[in-house]
Amino acid sequence: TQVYKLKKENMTNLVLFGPPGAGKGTQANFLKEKYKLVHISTGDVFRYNIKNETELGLHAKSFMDKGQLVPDDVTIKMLEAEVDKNAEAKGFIFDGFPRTVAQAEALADLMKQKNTEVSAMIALEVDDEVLVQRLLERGKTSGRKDDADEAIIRNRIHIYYEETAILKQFYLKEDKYFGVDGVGSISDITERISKVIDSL
Ligand code: B4P
Repeated sequence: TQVYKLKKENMTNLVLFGPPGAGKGTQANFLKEKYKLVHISTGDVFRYNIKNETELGLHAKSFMDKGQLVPDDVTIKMLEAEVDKNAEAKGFIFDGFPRTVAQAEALADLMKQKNTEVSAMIALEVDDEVLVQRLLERGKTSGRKDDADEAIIRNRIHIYYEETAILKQFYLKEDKYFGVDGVGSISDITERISKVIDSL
């Protein structure tokens, strides 16, 4: 059918998933080069807006500094704008999005509008205590308020289990969930993820 022909079957759209500090941003930076995908990190876009003191940044900062999620309506609108900026992309790595069911539904709708879909969710699995140590370590130099304080880090992990972890079921139902051990050297983890991507 016409619709079938229009579908961008060669697009690869990855959701990089996992708790705070699991290494989503770290891995996305390698994967975007290797697979020539456009990397969209909602955390990075928020931090860029905070640095430039935009209206969006000022709004997001009040949530991020406390380790809370930025409200869905704001985050979804921003994500859509980032996707629209990259109309020619051969695929995307969504890093840190979706984090709620509403965001996952919005992403499915957006991909459908673009005649494509999410190819896979790749979930980095890391124990909570390792996460806390990694983020405290980064907090020593990153200047990120949400990494500076153990209580805030634990709040972020708590919110992950309350609101985000459920998304595993969302993608499992569609046969798109791939768990990857997120402990080990950064290059070993890139290899593990690459095996999943190459099998898609
Ligand atoms: P994010 O910016 O998404 O960041 P993150 O949770 O810190 O995680 P990431 O997993 O990317 O960690 P990284 O690779 O850097 O979110 C920050 C905030 O933004 C959220 O709390 C929220 O407020 C807001 N936000 C973002 N998206 C949102 C959304 N969709 N909805 C609502 N709010 C949203 O790795 C962490 C550290 O570990 C680094 O120091 C790294 O060097 C180290 N590391 C990585 N891999 C390692 C390895 N293999 N071994 C040892 N250390 C490793």
